[in-house]
Amino acid sequence: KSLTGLAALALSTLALSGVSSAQAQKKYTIALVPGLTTDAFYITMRKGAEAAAKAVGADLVFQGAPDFNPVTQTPVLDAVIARHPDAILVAPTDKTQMVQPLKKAADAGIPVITVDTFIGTGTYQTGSGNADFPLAYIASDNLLGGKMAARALAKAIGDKGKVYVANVKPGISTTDQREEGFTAEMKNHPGIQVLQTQYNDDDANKAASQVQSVYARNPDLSGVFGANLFSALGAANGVKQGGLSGKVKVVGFDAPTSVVGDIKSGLIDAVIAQHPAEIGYYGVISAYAHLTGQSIPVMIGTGFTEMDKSNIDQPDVAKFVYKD
Ligand code: T6T
Repeated sequence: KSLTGLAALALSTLALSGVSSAQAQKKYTIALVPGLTTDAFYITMRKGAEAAAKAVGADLVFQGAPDFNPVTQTPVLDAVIARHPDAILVAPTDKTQMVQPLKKAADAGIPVITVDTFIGTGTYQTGSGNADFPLAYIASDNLLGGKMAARALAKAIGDKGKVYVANVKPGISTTDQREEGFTAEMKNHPGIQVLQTQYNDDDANKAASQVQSVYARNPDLSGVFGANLFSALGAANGVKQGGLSGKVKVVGFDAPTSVVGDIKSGLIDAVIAQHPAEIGYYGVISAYAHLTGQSIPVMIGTGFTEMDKSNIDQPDVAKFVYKD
């Protein structure tokens, strides 16, 4: 008897709390649109985003293009908007060309947060300009990262010689800022001459052959700064293929698994590893906070770990090598 009574009580309690518990249990869907899918940087970002989604009970949808290009990113974004997720985290592949495609999401009432890269000036929610509508920007401090790379390369080449930046293409906020930081810091190193930037369109093979053509024109070339994963990987391969290891020093951005061997062998002197899992984690947490009525910071800066021969074996450094 008493069991029946308890069951009835439980049932009526459930019925009474039905509305509020349904609200509390709303499962949000948060979409993450990376710069491209086949890049250990974004694969690692996805892992962080998934961890945060699990923590708050949200669903994460990861959908991206096979290359880093606004022309291929736009239709992916359109497809994501059509599914009407509760929020979109996106790494825009161009500062200006992705403004209108992202505006469509905002116009459809979907909160937009940019991760890794920004649109416009990257200063959002100011009420000025046409690209301030994203709620937040969560990323590395790429200007600082470029300066750190310059200091590491200056050290590797004994503060003198010719260097150049291997970069993706102009118009990408991250790699533009890294080059800007690099060039600014090199002004403090008068013995170093920065040659013209070589653009590779995120193609490591192109970055590799550019090392050899720059070297052919400048046999006194001392160093290369690879401003993202494929630029650095390609630059290192170019140095290796040209038999220039030790003569032309490489400092890179990003930390794919191959970086460990390349640092140990001396092919790469140092890399500035980003913390992409942190970007994904705080991206999801920010979206969830916004969706549940909290205010969120308009800008969150995530960390770096500089990796070189002296620390690459330390677990607290090695843990920042990207996941495949
Ligand atoms: O360096 C990252 C990212 O920060 C940049 O925006 C694009 O290139 C990477 O994804 C590395 O390939």
